[in-house]
Amino acid sequence: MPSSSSAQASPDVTMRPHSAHWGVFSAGWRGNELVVRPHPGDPDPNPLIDNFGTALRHPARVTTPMVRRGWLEDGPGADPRRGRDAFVPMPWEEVLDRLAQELQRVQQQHGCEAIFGGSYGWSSAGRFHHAQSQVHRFLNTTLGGYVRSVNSYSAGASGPMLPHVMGTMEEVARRNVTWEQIVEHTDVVLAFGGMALKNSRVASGGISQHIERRSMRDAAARGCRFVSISPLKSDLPDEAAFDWWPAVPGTDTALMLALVHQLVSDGAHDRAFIDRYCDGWTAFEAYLMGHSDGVPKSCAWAAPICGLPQQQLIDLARSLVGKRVLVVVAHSLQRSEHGEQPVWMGAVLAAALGQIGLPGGGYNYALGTLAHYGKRNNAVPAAALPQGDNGVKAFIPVARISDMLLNPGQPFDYNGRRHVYPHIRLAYWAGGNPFHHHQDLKRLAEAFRTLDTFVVHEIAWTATARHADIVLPTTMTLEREDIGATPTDPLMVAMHRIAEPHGLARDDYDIFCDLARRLGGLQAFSEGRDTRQWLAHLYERTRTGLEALGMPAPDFETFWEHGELLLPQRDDDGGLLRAFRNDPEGARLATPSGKIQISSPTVASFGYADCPGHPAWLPPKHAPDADWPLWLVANQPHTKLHSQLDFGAHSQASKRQGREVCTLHPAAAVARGIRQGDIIRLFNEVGACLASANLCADMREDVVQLPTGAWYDPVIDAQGRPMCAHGNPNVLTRDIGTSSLAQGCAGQLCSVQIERFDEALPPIRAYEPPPAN
Ligand SMILES: Nc1nc2c(c(=O)[nH]1)N[C@H]1C(S)=C(S)[C@@H](COP(=O)(O)OP(=O)(O)OC[C@H]3O[C@@H](n4cnc5c(=O)[nH]c(N)nc54)[C@H](O)[C@@H]3O)O[C@H]1N2
Ligand SMILES: Nc1nc2c(c(=O)[nH]1)N[C@H]1C(S)=C(S)[C@@H](COP(=O)(O)OP(=O)(O)OC[C@H]3O[C@@H](n4cnc5c(=O)[nH]c(N)nc54)[C@H](O)[C@@H]3O)O[C@H]1N2
Ligand SMILES: [Mo]
Repeated sequence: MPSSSSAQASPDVTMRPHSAHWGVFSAGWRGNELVVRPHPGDPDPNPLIDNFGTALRHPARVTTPMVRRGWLEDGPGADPRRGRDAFVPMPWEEVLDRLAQELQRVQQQHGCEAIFGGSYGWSSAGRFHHAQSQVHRFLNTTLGGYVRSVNSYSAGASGPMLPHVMGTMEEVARRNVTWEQIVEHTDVVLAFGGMALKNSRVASGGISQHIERRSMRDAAARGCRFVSISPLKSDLPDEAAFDWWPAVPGTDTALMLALVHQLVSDGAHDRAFIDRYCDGWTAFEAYLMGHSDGVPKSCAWAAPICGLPQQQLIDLARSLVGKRVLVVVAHSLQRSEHGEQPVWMGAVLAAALGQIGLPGGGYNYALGTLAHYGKRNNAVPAAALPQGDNGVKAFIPVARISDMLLNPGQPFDYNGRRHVYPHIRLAYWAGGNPFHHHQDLKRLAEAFRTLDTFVVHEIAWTATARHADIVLPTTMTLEREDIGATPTDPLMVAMHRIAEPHGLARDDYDIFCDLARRLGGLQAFSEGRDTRQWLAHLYERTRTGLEALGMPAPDFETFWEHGELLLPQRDDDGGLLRAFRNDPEGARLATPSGKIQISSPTVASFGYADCPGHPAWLPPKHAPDADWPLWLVANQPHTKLHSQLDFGAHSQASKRQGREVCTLHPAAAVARGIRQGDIIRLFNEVGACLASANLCADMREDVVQLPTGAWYDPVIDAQGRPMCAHGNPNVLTRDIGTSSLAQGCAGQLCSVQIERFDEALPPIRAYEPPPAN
């Protein structure tokens, strides 16, 4: 098996450019060894590139098309064997014939409304082979459409919420305060959920320079004070020299309310800003001060909710007055029950401080959670595969997948309207891993068992592939040519092929071409282009953009040979909110009042008890109790992107006894007879999993942390109970929407109990291909 090394490549190794969501790099072969080297311009390269070498030819790769035995023998239909069945290898021609027939059957008998093509997932960085775009384009151009999903697991609550308050997620997160401004101007960064470097290492489409560590160091050196409100100290790097506020998870809205209450009580809130730039303050203030419900949201009120001393909250509020304060709310806060509230309340806190729209001040939702944010935007468009027109109107909020499959024809609420779940017969997934991203995996498996047919394109035998009926092996990024690009990174990368396809794997594009031909839609899908021609065609948008700016615009061949192209960036510092501050009439916000909605008559008119007309403290229904006394933080992993290349060397090196590592406070461990390195069982009424215990004093005592990303490995324990032997926290998380407004994913937090696991350790089977015969 090839191994990898990111050490300096020797001159005899031919290095070729490539890109991943976790960084731009070059790669080449020294004999059988894959050599991977980060881009020389990257000041803080991402170790995730070390997952590549051992992954390329790993036994977990899918090598040949496979069809589930039960589907082959009994035909399409609901089947409890899904996920436990054997697979039968099948030649490409035959499997594509059968799949084309099945797509046609479903379309003719049930219509495109019976096909779910949401296919949520990050897939790979190349913009042409972006699997989700490929599957959408295929279903649109050859069948006429599919049931889609809206929003993301990243920003399920904030995506629909922010436009009610100030602007789109893209405007408020991506085109707002830059790291440059923070280094120069910011006095205080109030980071709810921290700004972990493990997270900003990643950007979909690629990232050429990891500048976050350096920016925090430089800002702190100038005197900027970083405050991290988070259950884990590790959510900010030492370079930020930060104050750590370990608030109880899920209580940020109460904390922010208390800060604003203190400002108002002191008469220190910025009335001039509120009058000029905001709408709906009065209704909110009545709630804040307790006039409307008899409960003043004071620091005394919030202290026991947040688990922080009252005086510290008062002091924090007072320390912000007159300062250039930047309020940051991490994606994680809204990935939980009532996740809309901290997103809205963060904007209200920033408004009360009057700093919105000033350089380095105000509100930048999600800054620091991904490398996309805090950057300038490119002045020319980047490659993106057009997806065609979808003839189907039906959709779901992305995290309602199990609800949809289990409740066809049933109503659901979303953003002020009532919709109906369609009856799905066939689901098509390429480039995502629902058995990574979704909650309550036992329920998800049941949901997929209702389908007639489940089709998955995968590079490896993920649990999603195991639950499919038809599994088509696709190339991984290193095995094909592409263009790496994202609107917030100036480097566009010619991603050269580094390795030959593994086994019989084919590009998603080539698979869809062959299916489209069988369905009579090849021309519409491919427009007669092969991959190289598509890359040249997509590159043209960028080239003409450069030309229009009067800049050097190399032709495709020159770009390809050179391997990269530095794009110009726009000088629109501060984005929408800066423009609004400078000219509130001329640059009105796209809200009903044209101003920041401190309260929203529109949201109030929806009548949702779980998302009222102004930000409010709504206690979670699923907080820790006597049975499940600990908060579980199920956050992003630091050794991989989601579940991708979990079998790679860097990810594997972090496992203990093959299990994912769960971090807990020594006090919680001692109380349960747990020592460093013990295998523990985490459990609640949803499910159970194993993990290896890692003791750490820099966290709350009532919190345990188990990152997402370990591949689901279901087993039955000695008592006959199901569990995941490997440590996938989504066997424990609840499959509930954030609220009726956004219906976002609430997977970040849940409540659990833990105990030492003394039974014989079940082996890890997650990376072994399923039985084939
Ligand atoms: N409990 C809990 N759950 C969470 C979260 C959380 O905080 N807590 N976070 C959520 C968030 S923010 C997100 S974004 C999601 C992420 O969820 P996903 O985006 O679904 O996770 P990935 O592991 O990136 O899945 C991508 C899949 O695409 C495959 N792939 C890669 N390249 C290709 C290709 O070229 N072709 C094909 N066909 N396949 C390819 C990979 O092998 C992988 O299986 O998880 C969510 N789930
Ligand atoms: N290495 C790596 N980086 C990634 C990803 C990855 O998989 N791997 N995924 C990327 C993606 S798709 C996304 S969307 C972003 C996600 O960005 P986030 O969702 O912000 O990332 P998380 O790591 O899930 O959470 C950040 C921290 O928030 C804290 N936290 C959890 N709940 C609460 C709470 O209620 N209150 C407060 N104050 N803090 C809380 C936790 O301690 C956690 O470590 O990360 C991106 N970056
Ligand atoms: Mo995400």
